[in-house]
Amino acid sequence: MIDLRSDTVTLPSPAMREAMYRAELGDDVMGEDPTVNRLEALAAEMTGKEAALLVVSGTMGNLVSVLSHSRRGEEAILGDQSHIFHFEAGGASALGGVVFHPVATGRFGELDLNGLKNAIRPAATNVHYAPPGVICLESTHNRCGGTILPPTYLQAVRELADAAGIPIHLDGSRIFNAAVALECPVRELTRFADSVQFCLSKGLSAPVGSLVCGSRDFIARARRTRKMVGGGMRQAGIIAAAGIVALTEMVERLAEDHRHARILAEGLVELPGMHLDLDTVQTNLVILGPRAPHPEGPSFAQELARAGVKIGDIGGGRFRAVTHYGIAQADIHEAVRVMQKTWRELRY
Ligand code: TLP
Repeated sequence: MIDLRSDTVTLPSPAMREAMYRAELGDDVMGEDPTVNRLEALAAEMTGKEAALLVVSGTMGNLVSVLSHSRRGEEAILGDQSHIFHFEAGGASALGGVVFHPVATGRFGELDLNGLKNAIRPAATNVHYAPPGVICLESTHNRCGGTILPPTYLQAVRELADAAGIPIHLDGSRIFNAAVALECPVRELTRFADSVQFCLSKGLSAPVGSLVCGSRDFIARARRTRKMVGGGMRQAGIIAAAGIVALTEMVERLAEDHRHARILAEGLVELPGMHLDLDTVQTNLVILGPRAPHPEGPSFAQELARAGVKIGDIGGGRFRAVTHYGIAQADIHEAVRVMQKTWRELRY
């Protein structure tokens, strides 16, 4: 089976298992796990922030960040296609009373600057408004197909946020994919945000964990919020050990996943009736689907799974294939072959 549903299916590398076995441990809620402390210092250094905090998941990282930036009744201004808005069970609203204010998302995951400007409504100007608490960006962008927010765009949002005095949180679950694709240090992308959350458990292949990075003050608040949502872990060095390997050994290889995504996309784009926007294939995600809605019948993903290739069904007649550690170039060629055959059989 060639599993392209997500890069979250990646299994830890042998070096990670070895590091987990040997990890020096302590009680992290007491700040005494040396391996967690090492990972947090490394993450802070790489993202150019003062401090970092290990959390269980990307969802928890975003939740803790939004709650640490904003107060109950304030707005999180975010993309209408963002992961925080769509796929995180409304956590910041449900648990923290933060109001989601969605803004239209462009083709590459960018929020229209005018839309963003209009969404920032200082409470002082009108009694009807919930005041802005935080702006959330996402790069690479999941629903847009792994697209990158370029530094020029991040800079423009930074200027807007500074003018309004609002912090920026970056959902950088796959920010290392962006950095590798742009061939720049990750800190060149994270420097525009007050906080960033990135995942160890996606393309970087660690089994569990995300890091929230930001100023010392912000991370102190985030640490308390993490405790509040039940995310304080004890001998978390077991997880952190794999995370250190992820950051030191697994970043550069993301370029291979990007090459594979390109091969996959180019092998499918010319199929009859195929809608696949090659310009959005910038990292390791490929979103595709039929140009015209398909009549009743089995979906492409269901048929493919029967033929030995798993991809994700992301709704609205669209599918997602994700390349990752553990998928070799030969698997990609095989996946293209099977996908072409299945597509033709389904007569899209
Ligand atoms: N995305 C997952 C699933 O939710 C669909 C995936 O397979 O892509 N931000 C972004 C941009 C994400 O893509 C994800 C996970 C998260 C946050 C949440 O991370 P986790 O799953 O660790 O809570």
